Amino acid sequence: MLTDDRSERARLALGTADRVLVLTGAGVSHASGVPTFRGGGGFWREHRPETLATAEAFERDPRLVWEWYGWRRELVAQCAPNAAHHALALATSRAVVTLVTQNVDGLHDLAADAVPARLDEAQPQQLQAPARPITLHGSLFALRCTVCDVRRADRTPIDASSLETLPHCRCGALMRPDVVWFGEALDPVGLDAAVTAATQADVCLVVGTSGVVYPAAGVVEVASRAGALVIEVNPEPTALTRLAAIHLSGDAAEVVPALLD
Ligand code: BV8
Ligand code: ZN
Repeated sequence: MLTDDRSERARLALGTADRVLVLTGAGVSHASGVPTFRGGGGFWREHRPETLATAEAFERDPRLVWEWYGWRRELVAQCAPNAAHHALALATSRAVVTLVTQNVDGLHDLAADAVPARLDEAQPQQLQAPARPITLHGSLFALRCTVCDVRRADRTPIDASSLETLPHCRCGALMRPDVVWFGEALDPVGLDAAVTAATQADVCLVVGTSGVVYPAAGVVEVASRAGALVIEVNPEPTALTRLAAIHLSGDAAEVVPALLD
């Protein structure tokens, strides 16, 4: 459970910071019903990332890879942002908070879309539109052509029963999930923006990530080296706990709103 002085120190640091960098991982969506990757019952329990989240796997068996993504899209489409997503979206509309996520579930975007409706009239003057989260690994609900540069948002069910029924581009080529697979480079624009925010942050809040995937986890190392106070919210210790001045053990959906309200 949270000890008061640690959560008080974290609240104070977040409340007085000029610039905050937030990095989230699958754990922030756990309370929304989205399985994590490496935890119990996680997405990758029965599959190994190398067998599915790689361009080679897609090349070898696009039907299998689309079957997995189709199942994930269907599951995630039933999930709603939780209190942590909403508290973070509100924070990005109130202060200089840069939200960077490794997640491809789109729940931070849904929470950003909901900010205006969630606030009573008394506060509009303090708000700017919530900054869109930097999504380092793309989105489950976007497709991109394997040949030309067509990309599109898409939430339709995937029919992986045959190669022909898989999503195709108007150019005739197969479409793939618009996510970053292992061995693929991240979009340099998003990564640069995240690293720049990390070099300028007074506080770096790390929520719900095991900290094993790079270069995303490296953003926390950049912030720490630049002198940011690192606060980690996770029920378990992680590969990033070594950098955390304050580790708050608990569910993001409970701890994060208490830190930011
Ligand atoms: C790159 C999108 C270079 C897809 C993802 C060998 C070959 C090639 C590359 C490598 C290699 N070895 C290492 C690498 C680098 C590799 C990497 O980091 N591998 C790791 C596994 C060692 N990285 C890459 O390949 C990256 N690209 O390096 O390219 C390059 C450069 C130039 C040109 C060409 C190439 C690409 C990495 C991106 C991979 N794509 N996702 C998809 O999702 O389908 S990564 C995937 O893992 C997800 O995005 C996920 O977000 C991310 C990280 O996982 P977490 O979010 O941390 O989730 P996890 O389950 O691990 O942890 C959940 C945490 O939540 C736990 O700590 C748990 O305790 C906590 N939790 C649980 N409940 C709660 C909670 N916390 C709070 N509240 C709760 N209630
Ligand atoms: Zn095309």
